Amino acid sequence: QKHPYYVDDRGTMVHLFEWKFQDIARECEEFLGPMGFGGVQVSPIHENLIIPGRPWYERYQPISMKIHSRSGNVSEFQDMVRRCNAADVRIYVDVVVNHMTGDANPARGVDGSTAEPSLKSYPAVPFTSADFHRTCAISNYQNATEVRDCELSGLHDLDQSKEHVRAAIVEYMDRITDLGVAGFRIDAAKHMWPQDLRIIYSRLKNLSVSAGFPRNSRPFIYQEVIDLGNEGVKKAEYTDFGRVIEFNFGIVLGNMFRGLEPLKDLKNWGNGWGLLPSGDALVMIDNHDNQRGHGAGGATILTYKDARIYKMATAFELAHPYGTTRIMSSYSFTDPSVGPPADSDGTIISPKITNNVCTNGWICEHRWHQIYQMVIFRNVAKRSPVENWWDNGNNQISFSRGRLGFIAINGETEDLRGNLTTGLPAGKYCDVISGEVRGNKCTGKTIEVTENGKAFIEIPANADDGVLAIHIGRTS
Ligand code: QV4
Ligand code: CA
Repeated sequence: QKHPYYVDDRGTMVHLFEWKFQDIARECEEFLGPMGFGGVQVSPIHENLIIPGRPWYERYQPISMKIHSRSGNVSEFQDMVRRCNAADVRIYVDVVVNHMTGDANPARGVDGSTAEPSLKSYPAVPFTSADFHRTCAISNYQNATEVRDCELSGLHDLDQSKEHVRAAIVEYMDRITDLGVAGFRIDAAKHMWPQDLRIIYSRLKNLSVSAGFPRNSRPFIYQEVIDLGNEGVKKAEYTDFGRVIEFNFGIVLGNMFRGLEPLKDLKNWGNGWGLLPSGDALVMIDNHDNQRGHGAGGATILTYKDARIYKMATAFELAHPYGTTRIMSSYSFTDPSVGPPADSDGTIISPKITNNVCTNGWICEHRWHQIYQMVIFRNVAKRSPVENWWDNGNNQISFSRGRLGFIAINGETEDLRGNLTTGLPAGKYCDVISGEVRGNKCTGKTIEVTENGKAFIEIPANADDGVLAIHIGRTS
């Protein structure tokens, strides 16, 4: 089902990659709720194989379906979901059910479960070799059967056409639903048959009424199907029963904001770009894979390391109505395998947050002023259309969201300076990129919109931020 069940007009989720449940709960109460975030995607919550050195990717190697990981145990998870829901922030779980662990000896999980992966024996579920496809490696991505029935990186491939496998997956997801979540990211959906997923989703129970969801609400489903247009599996095979993560989105915007294609081409963004229909797409600038060279996108992907253009691309993502938006929230890394900040015993170290700055190794893009202010912008703009498009024929663009918000972006080495049509009612507005309204004062640029809806807009080429954004929620 394609509706995230956010509270009110909230429109964006954040992936708190590798955060602990207790820290997420506090973040919901102290920041995400008050700032209008719609939801949090949490890292996989099932019991995973412990891999020496504790790389982040061990969490994509299930050893059982017990809820226990370095993020916390089941009672911590339950406490987090309750507190986030109470703060009007929904929780979405990354579900890994295409496969179990690859071979490892010994194979021991975070909760102490053991397995014999080379025999495809996972007694803690239980799964036996009868529940898996035969062993073969995925190498030819033109062959959809191979992509779905062989092993991704040596991870033993579950056969979702088997009733026992379907039942185990449904039991696991229902258990999470009962704890009050609003939906699921389906990891490696491309590697599972659409007809099996359709059946599995159809058997899921409704969202929990006691957690506050309307009666008969179906879980939100968004599926990881990386389709850049050149493989055997197509993203459109998965849009009948859920959203699909649109990986072209961050690739095209990465190219654009790196200056490889002019921003003026974004005029018809969403149509004619090979992107999914807006209502089928979940979008992001980067994710936990492609920010470190896993998955698709390579060097075009923008990350926190390219901070200035990353914020510009994210501002465009959040200002434009296309898709359901997700923000990445990272920890600092150079080695792409390294896991989150942790003690010598593997315990994850919590972010320390002072004045919106995270330390202890965490980046917290979602706490960056330019990003969370645009999360609010998106909520204010609701479903209003793109209007009053303007560009200078190259890398300076501006547009309004109906009469509710206006954004200008300068991606040039020349200053942007001119009278632009904002679409907003006459009045004084506070640019939420350069400042905010504190007390009754705008700490950034004040923009005066005249009776004809025009305003003098200035973004010098060397400004800290190449973006200016105003909306009717912030007048001054
Ligand atoms: C290695 C060899 C294999 C060999 C195997 C033998 O590379 O050739 O067959 O040993 O045992 C890790 C290692 C990988 C290792 C594998 C098994 O990186 O080298 O194989 O474990 O031990 C994440 C990481 C992977 C990681 C995996 C499991 O990205 O590197 O593999 O977790 O720990 C495609 C898919 C897409 C996928 C994307 C990364 O279509 O679905 O690649 N994205 C999702 C997640 C991603 C996760 C998985 C899928 C798997 O977003 O984070 O992979 O659950 O595009
Ligand atoms: Ca598969």
